[in-house]
Amino acid sequence: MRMSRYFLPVLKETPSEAQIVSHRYMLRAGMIKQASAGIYSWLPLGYKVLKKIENIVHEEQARAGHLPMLMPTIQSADLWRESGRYDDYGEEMLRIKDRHDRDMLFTPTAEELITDIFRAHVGSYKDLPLTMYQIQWKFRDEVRPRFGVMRGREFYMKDGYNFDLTKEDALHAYNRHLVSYLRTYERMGLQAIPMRADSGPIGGDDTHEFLVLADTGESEVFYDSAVTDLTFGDRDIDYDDKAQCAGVMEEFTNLYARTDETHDEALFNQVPEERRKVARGIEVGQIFYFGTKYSEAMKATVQGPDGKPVPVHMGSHGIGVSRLLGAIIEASHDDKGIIWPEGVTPFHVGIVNLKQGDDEADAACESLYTALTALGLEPLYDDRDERAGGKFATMDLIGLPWRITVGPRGLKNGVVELTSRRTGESEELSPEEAVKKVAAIYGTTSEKVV
Ligand code: 5CA
Repeated sequence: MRMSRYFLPVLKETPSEAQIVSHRYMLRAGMIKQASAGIYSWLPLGYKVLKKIENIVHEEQARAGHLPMLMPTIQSADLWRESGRYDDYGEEMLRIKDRHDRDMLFTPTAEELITDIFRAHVGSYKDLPLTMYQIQWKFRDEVRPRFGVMRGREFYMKDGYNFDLTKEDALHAYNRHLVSYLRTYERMGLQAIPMRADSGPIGGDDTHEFLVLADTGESEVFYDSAVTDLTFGDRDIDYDDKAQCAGVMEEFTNLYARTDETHDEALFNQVPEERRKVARGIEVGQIFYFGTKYSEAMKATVQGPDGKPVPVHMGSHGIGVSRLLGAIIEASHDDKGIIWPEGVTPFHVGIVNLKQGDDEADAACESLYTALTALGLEPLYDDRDERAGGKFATMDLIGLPWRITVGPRGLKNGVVELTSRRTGESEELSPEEAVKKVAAIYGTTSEKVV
């Protein structure tokens, strides 16, 4: 992409309505624009990151064997009356009437609709286990929408649902989701710690939230600092292997880590004092096991091995896809702007031409652009006729992790400059070496799933 052809409405001023850094930078970098309270348009740069995050979620769901599908955002109230949640959900649910005066709603989550699909088509235990998920817009009429995409009213969420014959099988699905979520967040450059939480309107006893530690987080969290030493890394996991998934679950949840909803002072005090931490966190996902809550209410049964109908055991599993943009920025920025982790960056590398219109500099930039593109990388070339300072400020603000700077002086010596956004360190390299280095960085840090 060439900056001269891109739509990047960068703001010079800090918008006064934005209280936290991620919201400020998303507005200033021209990623989003508020349409009304808690509802945003996703401008090209923001949309690109949203899609990158979505793509990682899809790849990791595929790895775990979960099936993608899509359900409508507008649903009939009837199913929600069956489960009893039409009344329970209260004011957070956006209720709509169609022209025939029928009660409709904008879906805040989709346990009812998926259960209805299941009961219509699945009749035997032989068709289990089954896990389907979607990435779809949700609406919750939050009392206090705030912090930009962090607490929106309309937001983009991955919601997955498992159907199993027994509690034991459903708990395997729960563990499998935990494992796949750990991988998902790490690929986005995040440490998201599973913490025992409260299930709220979804229901059930077993639930963990995934929290990214950040001072601006909305949840208060209590944890043993040893949990922050755990990393999932590039483990080879067989998602069908119950013992292996249970082992990961045990490893990542046996140390104390809870949100304020389930915090237990007596248990916490058993953690060595120097490891007891109280902090804040951003909830980027949550997994639930709620057994037969919906299947009993909605008569979603299968014929068991003995021929008798049994209600299926279920859970649901969510990732805050749009919220993740805010969480990643909260975790990775400096006073000049965003610092995207390589896994989610909107463009792999920026090219800054210090002297637009200089034949040699222009030609060198063009050939870098062509070479990077040929390798499957996406460069963003700032080809505008602007001061170098302005170009650097824009690149720093939008946070591409790597920048190649091209100027007549360097070219005389046959070099360009490759700069890391994270460390600020630069090195002079020939253009060919710079391309090779950028390719190597992405070759090893971004995983390609075929
Ligand atoms: N049905 C379950 C699992 S699919 C469910 O709805 N879970 S949830 O309520 O925890 O939502 C899943 C994730 O969506 C949360 O962990 C959070 O990251 C994100 N989320 C929830 N509410 C909002 C909101 N108002 N704005 C942005 N993201 C949100």
